[in-house]
Amino acid sequence: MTDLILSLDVTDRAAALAIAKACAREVDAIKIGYPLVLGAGLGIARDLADLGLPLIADFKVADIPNTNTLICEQVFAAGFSAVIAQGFPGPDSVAACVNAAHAHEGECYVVAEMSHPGALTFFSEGVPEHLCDIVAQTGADGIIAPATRPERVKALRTLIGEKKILSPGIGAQGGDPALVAPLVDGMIVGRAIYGAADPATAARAYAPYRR
Ligand code: NUP
Repeated sequence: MTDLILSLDVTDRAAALAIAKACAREVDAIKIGYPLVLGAGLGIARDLADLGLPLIADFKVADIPNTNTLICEQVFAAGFSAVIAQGFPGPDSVAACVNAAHAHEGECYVVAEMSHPGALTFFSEGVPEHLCDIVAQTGADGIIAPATRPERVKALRTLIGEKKILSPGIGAQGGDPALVAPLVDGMIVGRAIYGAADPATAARAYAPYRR
């Protein structure tokens, strides 16, 4: 099963709700992060969760364990079903996010390798592999891996086995869904859907890649 996850990075509440409603039948989950939450307030999470789709908090949580716990408690109280954390603060920081997620029957994903070109400055030379070890150690539910580098997604799959891979970078960043969908559990697509003249039609174009 490859889910289509709408990355809703608009900053206006009314626009976000209109796009989410229009696309609700075409996508399997919605991911929001700082752009929309800072633009529209955290209450947008409850409005979106009411659509009945899983809602992923892309806050790339990256602090000391206690602060990560406090952040994740707010995330799950707000209605999210999953949170994305950075792994570089270390296993105790990741474990704080995982524990908070699991206490709320939610999920925690760890960024293993980012999708943009500059990511390779730090997400290289064994670092993504080390982050996958932290995922295994902490019981996190999966990783974020780059649709812009399908060969890296394949390599990271061998390390994380059955855990889930959610993959951003399709569309606007150049990733090809035909190459990436067979490798991952979730395709994350933002601008190619919400930036289209007709977001629902744009989302429907990914239907052949949803399994
Ligand atoms: O490595 C990452 N790359 C990435 O693009 C990790 C992410 N979380 N993202 C997010 O995915 C990014 O912040 C944006 O919300 C979404 C991709 O959007 P787009 O490039 O499809 O518009």
